[in-house]
Amino acid sequence: MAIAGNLSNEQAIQAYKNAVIARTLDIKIISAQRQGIIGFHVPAQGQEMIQIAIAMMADNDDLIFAYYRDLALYIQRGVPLSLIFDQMLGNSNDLQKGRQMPDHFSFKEFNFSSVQSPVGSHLPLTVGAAYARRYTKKKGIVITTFGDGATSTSDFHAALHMASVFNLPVLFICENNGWAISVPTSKQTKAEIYKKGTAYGIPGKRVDGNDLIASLAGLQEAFDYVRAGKGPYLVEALTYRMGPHSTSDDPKKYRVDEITDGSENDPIRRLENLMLKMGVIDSSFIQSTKASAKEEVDKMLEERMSIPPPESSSIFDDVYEEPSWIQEEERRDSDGSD
Ligand SMILES: Cc1ncc(C[n+]2csc(CCOP(=O)(O)OP(=O)(O)O)c2C)c(N)n1
Ligand SMILES: [Mg+2]
Repeated sequence: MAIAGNLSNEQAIQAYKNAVIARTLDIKIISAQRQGIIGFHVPAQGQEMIQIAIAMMADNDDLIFAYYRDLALYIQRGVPLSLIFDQMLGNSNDLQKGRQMPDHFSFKEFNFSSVQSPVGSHLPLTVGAAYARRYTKKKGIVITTFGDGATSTSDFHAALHMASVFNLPVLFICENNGWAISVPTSKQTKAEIYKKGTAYGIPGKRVDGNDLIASLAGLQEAFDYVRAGKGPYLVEALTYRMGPHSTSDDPKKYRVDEITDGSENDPIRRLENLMLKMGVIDSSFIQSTKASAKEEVDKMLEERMSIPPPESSSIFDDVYEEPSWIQEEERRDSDGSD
């Protein structure tokens, strides 16, 4: 049975479960941040559907340069909750050895490059990676996500220009959540974002990023185009940032939330309502999915909190392939030995 197009009931159910896990995880991280357990968080609430659609469309060979607000993308692509928590906590199991800010993930095994903090700075890197892929004849395209604010940076324009000139396999996906911290999209750009590629010869498309089916349908054309070797493509997914920009922000100072957790226009609720209407799920399924997501997330944080922080001497690892004598000396000094 299919929900719509090529989307089977099983795929829709899996997508729904992952969206619920992402939302539950997000809420848990905010609460942990308020308790001083995690230092910082950039919530992804409200943007889950487009992120899940991207992960569903991407192949394992595709390299993804995600941005800092893509929790559901990681989950749908199979990154375990344990690794996500390890990074958020910066414990000794963290792949980055506790050196990065929370949310600045780097999951090489899942073909994710590392998240950059300066807005838009990963976009030229994405283009470079696509160039390298073609040069080394590696399989897969390169996909990148970014916010509406990022489309007003010079890096965005440099990246689009170079990707187009070299006809590179890059799929640019803007998650237009309506805000760049406290600045609404209408105030920070005069152009329609999906048209910003026109000057560079890049086709663009706008999709409803809060609707899984519409996101998948819109992305299909973009993926087909890039995979066919026709060059880059720009997708603008209209979505909404539910809640604050980050745990350091208070949106009550500048706006009233238009979509709230569990309201009728919440993207998760929209998928839920569609599946209920089609008889794919029932209310007890919804209850049990939410309860088991909460249990899983709660248990996982508890477990990962018991992992000790990295050894302080690990700060000297990975700096050079062969440590220099200065580093060796510093390592000895830091140990208190000589
Ligand atoms: C180059 C740069 N300028 C400013 C900032 C501060 N900053 C962090 S996120 C952000 C807003 C970005 O908005 P958008 O691209 O729409 O992404 P969103 O956070 O809404 O998902 C700003 C201005 C930064 N990190 N980097
Ligand atoms: Mg934004």
